[in-house]
Amino acid sequence: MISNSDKEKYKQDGFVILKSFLPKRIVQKILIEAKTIFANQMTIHGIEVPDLGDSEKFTHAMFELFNKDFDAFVNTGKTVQHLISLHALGVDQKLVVLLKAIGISFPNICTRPVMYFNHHCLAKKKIYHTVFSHQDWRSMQGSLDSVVIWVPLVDINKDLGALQILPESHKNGLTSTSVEEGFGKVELSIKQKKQLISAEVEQGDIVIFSSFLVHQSGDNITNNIRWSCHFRYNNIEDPTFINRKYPNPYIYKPLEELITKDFPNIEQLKSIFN
Ligand SMILES: O=C(O)CCC(=O)C(=O)O
Repeated sequence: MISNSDKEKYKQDGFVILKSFLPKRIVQKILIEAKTIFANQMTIHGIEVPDLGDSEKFTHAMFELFNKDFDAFVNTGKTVQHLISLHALGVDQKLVVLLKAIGISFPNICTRPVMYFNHHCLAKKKIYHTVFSHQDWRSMQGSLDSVVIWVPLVDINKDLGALQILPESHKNGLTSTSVEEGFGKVELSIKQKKQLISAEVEQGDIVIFSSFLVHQSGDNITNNIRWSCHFRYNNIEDPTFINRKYPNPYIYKPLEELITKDFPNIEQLKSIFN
């Protein structure tokens, strides 16, 4: 599961990369299902759907959808966040046992999982494809031992924008000075920028890190999308979390207006129930 030396590494460095931790089929399923959801929108927009395994052609089809119908792209991006396979991974026993092994005695989900599909051609703002240096604790505000499990859905090297990590920065406490777009920004010194390391990973590997660890997105300079998903956990049994009355800063609520006007009519509903 996790060796004592990896546990020690986690404590000292604030993160550890666990190679081949997950069966590739579990990770691949999430990726294929996400691509299938995008493919459905490509089809109704007259975009030829490439082989889902051809990452460069699929990326190109994603660019086409983004440029042809931004709303459809955004909605589809939201829909992939709700994949059952994605949520199932977040509560997979392997992850739960790992969390306990590194000291999260009673793990609890901090917020919904997120899936990223980063490329500068699939975003209107830089933060939507490349996140500046930040600490997740600032947005999570949970237990002091809260953690993030970062799962690559594809092999991710430096060129594809591997996550950049500042080792041992978790020991400096909360150093975030402002919050932008939900991320607790941390200003890095020139020295710290040089100390960043790229967490290059392959499908099946995971990165587990303290929510206090400073990290940022690497630059994706390829023609491919960087697919990844991220899970956040608190420890119910951290006394400071109990004493602070289990704060949770996330807001999740529906829009009030009807998104599709005059929908549905009774005939459409009949086709469902007859
Ligand atoms: O994956 C990334 O590049 C940034 C995401 C991240 O840092 C986060 O979700 O906290």
